[in-house]
Amino acid sequence: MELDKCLEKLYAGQLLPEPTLRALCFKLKEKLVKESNVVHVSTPITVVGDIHGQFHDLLEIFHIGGPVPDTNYLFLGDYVDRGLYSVETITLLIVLKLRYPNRIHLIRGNHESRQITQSYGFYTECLNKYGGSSRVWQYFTDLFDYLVLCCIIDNEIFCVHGGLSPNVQTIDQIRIIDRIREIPHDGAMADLVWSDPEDDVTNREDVTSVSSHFQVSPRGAGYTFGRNVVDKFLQLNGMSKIYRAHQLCNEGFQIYFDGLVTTVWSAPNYCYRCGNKASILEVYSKDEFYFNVFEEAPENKLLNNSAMSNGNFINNFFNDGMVDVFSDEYQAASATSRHVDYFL
Ligand SMILES: [Mn+2]
Repeated sequence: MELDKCLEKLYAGQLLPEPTLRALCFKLKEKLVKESNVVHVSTPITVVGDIHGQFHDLLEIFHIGGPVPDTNYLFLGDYVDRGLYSVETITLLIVLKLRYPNRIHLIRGNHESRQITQSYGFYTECLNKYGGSSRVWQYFTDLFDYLVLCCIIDNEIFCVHGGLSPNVQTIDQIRIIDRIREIPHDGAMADLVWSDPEDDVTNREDVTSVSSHFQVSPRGAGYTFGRNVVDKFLQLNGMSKIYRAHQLCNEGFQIYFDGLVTTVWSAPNYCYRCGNKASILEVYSKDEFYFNVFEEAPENKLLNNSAMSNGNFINNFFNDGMVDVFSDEYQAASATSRHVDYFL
């Protein structure tokens, strides 16, 4: 099927046939295998945070930020899980990447993983939308292994899904990671997609504050890192700041350490119930940028009403990121909840 024909269907909210999806995933793998772990991109570019299957909000992003290929986009990962339209979301992004490879860049998030998608909705959604077979989920998750880990804008802004790692001092160390695999539980690759900055404002009187350094993350994977870690990384690598996603922000974005780290969050009213705003970050240069803040698409409200009246499935699938997903308790609980049939 022609890519433009696929795009037409996808923008209309239709699913593509399984053989087409298989071919698209295969084709994109062939392209991504040639990419470095760290891809260089240039301004102007619009940075997008977590989407989590909120397809109508993705369409809203293209509405307010400009369509591809008129606007260049850098997506920071977490395309799937939690929302009801992960399949439509990731399919559209795959086809856009194939059709306009230099206009859109897709970084891997911690949800672009076999293990995580089996617990947070994407696996079940693939089964429900493709006749009970897990083949489509396998095509997608095999493709996820090829997504790049980081991008650098204009040689000075480091972009990643989660954050820094005690195992990564230089960007060259990221370049030599063998990335084409499932996201491991620990190590540099896991930390890049799982870690979070931690503001040490409350500990300012204590110069040796622990939050200035790497700490074990309450998420059960990755680390939290403070300002000292960021200062060192930026200086050593000649970077001026870090853009990342991965954490819900009520206002759609959050600025840490006087602007050295910025979180961009692009899923408004997360899980159709958090009431938060979302943003996309339009970057013109290191010092010129604009947070384009938006609220949920009207379709989500309709969805919310009908979904809530049908068994309150959202509560089953809403789980804040601060939970140890690798714990035995979590694995046992998710093994039962993943069979909940939440499509109506
Ligand atoms: Mn994430």
